[in-house]
Amino acid sequence: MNELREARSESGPLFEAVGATLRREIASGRFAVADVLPAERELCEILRVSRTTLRRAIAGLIEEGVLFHRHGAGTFVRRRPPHVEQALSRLTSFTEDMRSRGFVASSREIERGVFLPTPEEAMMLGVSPRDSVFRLVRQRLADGVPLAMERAAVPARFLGDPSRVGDSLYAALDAEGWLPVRALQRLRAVVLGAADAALLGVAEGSAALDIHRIAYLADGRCVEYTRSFYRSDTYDFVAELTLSPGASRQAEDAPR
Ligand code: 16G
Repeated sequence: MNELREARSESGPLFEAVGATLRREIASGRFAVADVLPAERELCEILRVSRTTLRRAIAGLIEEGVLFHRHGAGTFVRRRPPHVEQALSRLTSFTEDMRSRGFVASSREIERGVFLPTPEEAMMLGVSPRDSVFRLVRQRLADGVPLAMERAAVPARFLGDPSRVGDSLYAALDAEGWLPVRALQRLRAVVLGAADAALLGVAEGSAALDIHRIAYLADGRCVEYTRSFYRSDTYDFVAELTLSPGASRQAEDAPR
């Protein structure tokens, strides 16, 4: 952290030099792991400045939108989320989607295991309440920024050894020969409560897309039911609309 001390030699008010140093360090990814700034006391020691100077520098960065304060949790770096456009007509996985856009996909697992299905999972997957399902709840990130929360359920018989499911659920299904070929997806707008908002790194009350996906094998069996919340500030779902054949005939037949 020696570079931080060098800031003190910059000209102008000290708090501005401290702010410039913090801005530079953030841009270089220094606090990227947790996106949280070190405690005030620690930063004062590193920079050898008073609390008042540090607080003025931080207040400036909050005003610029570089940092934000979360009550009781600390001061965080506001990362610009990657913006993603996803075609609604293509059945792709999160990992593929991100890779094709040049982002590094990663996940934070919240729950994983083989369980009896919830009533909702049993209904959606069309399995008996006594059949086991593999459940995987993950925060999905692109370049380290959380974009979505996904809660996936797959009938356990489609995954030989669930512990072998790695970063990509679809890659694991593909390896077993059970990659879905078709899916139905429902999207609706929701307002996030405190817990989901915190997991997505957005403010409580932010808008999100609540997505249900049911995916099928070629023989019509249901292989996946996933409920996700996607951040609405990072995702655009794009649908292609074509004129139906019947409609085009009507247009040709219409009197001119
Ligand atoms: C996408 C799918 C989700 C699927 C996941 C698999 C949407 C809305 N959802 O996120 O249903 O489970 O991809 O991704 O597109 P993975 O193979 O990277 O685990």
